[in-house]
Amino acid sequence: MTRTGGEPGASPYVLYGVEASPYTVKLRAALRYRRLPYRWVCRFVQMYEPLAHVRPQLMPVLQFPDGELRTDSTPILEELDERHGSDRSLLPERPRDRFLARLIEDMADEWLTKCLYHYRFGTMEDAEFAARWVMDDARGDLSAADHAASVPPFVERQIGRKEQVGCPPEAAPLFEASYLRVLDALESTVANGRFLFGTRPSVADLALFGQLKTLGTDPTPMAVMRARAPRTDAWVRRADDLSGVDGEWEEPGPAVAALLEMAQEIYWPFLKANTAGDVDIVLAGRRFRQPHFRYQAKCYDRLAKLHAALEPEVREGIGLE
Ligand SMILES: N[C@@H](CCC(=O)N[C@@H](CS)C(=O)NCC(=O)O)C(=O)O
Repeated sequence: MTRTGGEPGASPYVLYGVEASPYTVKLRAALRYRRLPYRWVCRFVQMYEPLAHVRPQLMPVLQFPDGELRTDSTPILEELDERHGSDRSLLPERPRDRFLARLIEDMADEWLTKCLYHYRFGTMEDAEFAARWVMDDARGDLSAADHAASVPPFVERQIGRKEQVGCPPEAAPLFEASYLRVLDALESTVANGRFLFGTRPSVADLALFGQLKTLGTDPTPMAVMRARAPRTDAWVRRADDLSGVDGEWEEPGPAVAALLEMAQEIYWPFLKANTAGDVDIVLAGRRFRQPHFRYQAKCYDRLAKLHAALEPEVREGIGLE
């Protein structure tokens, strides 16, 4: 059993997923930072018989100490905050910062993930690397020959899902520009013990970490990260286990300002467009189209309610319309 602290003998959480799943490592980093005891079960949830009944069929699945099985990292992180108090909370205290952390978390989960998918299934070298990685984590029962044989169908399945997951090939320049924008924003601020909102991590840091861990491992985006943002590259590796960090919330620096600007220009207009149906919009000067996503309409709804609940002067200062 993996323990990174917590009450001795306390019932552990059980986390199911694979290393190559950004939401899985986001949640594992939260359990570690919060010093909650957990077991890590490395399995591709959709191919793991004991979890066949769990809906929706997504990674990660977290089993709570009372046995309940839950999916969706964002509400799970909020739930951990409610259950385990504010000591090692991932939500900044000031209402403005708390909203911005949730906004950036969502942008990482729903937009940066498109950049990941674009790179991951953009070249055969990247796609085969990812498929080998995922299939190696997926099951323990594959011989070398069966493992090799599982790679081409996985590549084919994932390339075939590009449109369906909102990652159309013609949007490649928009995704690549978005990735560079995130790297440049982080490179201005992060270091050992330095995060977006001070010397402790937030939900935004962990969501960015989840996506960037994969982007920093897959061949093409890894080379981009190492050349352009070496401090971010090291920060991403450290963020996997922040159990030893004891920091403070501080005035956010230039990274938050740059990521908010990106949300104003790209993420918020995209989310709003999706509420009305299929998306066909110009973002940062580039046309972007995808089918309507119900889940992303829920994301907008949640954030819009949090935004509306802010004091008027705080809300106006954020600059979302
Ligand atoms: N909003 C969910 C997203 C989870 C998600 O999309 N997981 C991916 C893997 S990273 C998945 O299971 N995709 C379905 C598949 O690969 O079949 C969360 O934050 O947990």
